[in-house]
Amino acid sequence: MKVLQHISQSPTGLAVLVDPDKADLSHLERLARYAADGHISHFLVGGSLMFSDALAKTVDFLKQASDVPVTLFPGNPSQIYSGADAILLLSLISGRNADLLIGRHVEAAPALRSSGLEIIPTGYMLIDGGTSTTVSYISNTTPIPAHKPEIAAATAMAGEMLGLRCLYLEAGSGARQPVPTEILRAVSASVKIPIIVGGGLRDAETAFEKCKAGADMIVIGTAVEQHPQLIPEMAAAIREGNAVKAH
Ligand code: 1GP
Repeated sequence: MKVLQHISQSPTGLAVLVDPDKADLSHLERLARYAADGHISHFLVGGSLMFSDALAKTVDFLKQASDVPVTLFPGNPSQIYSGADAILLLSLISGRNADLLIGRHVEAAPALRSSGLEIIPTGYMLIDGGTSTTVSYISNTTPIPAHKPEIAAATAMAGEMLGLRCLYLEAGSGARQPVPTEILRAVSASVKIPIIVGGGLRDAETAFEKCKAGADMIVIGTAVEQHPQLIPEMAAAIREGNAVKAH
């Protein structure tokens, strides 16, 4: 099954974001075991900044050691590797930086076309997470204010109308506050395309809440680098959220 189809047709899943610069072999092995036990439904691989050439090695390891899809979450156009299953082609629709709306895409298009990767056109929306984040700094854009669900909803609608196939609501890696539930509810009520939520998620209760509020995929990165045992806890909370939604 294609990755986008998997995200949109399956119950809410848990995606683990792997930064190749930070993941050593023992961490990757542990992640593969959690995936084999059914706690992880996707891997996202990438980072805003990448200082090493570990992208291909990380993707290859995860592909070999687990059955779950591996999707690139690129911080820049150099992060294209055909060994993955798919790539999020991110348009930063919460910002007004033309380069991140179309410029980088033009540069990357020939390599993307020849990569054979499944391309997932994704509306990337930064939501204020209470602290300045790498992605906000690097992208030179202002996030959508956390108390403005109507702006988030209108942005999401515009993205869907422009033909984007998926949305990523991002509070930023290590954000103090995750994407507010009110924002997620407003976006979920406004669009039909799947919604990925990430940034600052670090406990099972919050994962449960975001699942119920309309997230189709919940992403954890930083918290898992420090406390991998959170994976089964958050996966269980998401399963519970799915059960509540099914009734
Ligand atoms: C960042 O949404 C991801 O792009 C994950 O964020 O590292 O805070 O889990 P965290």
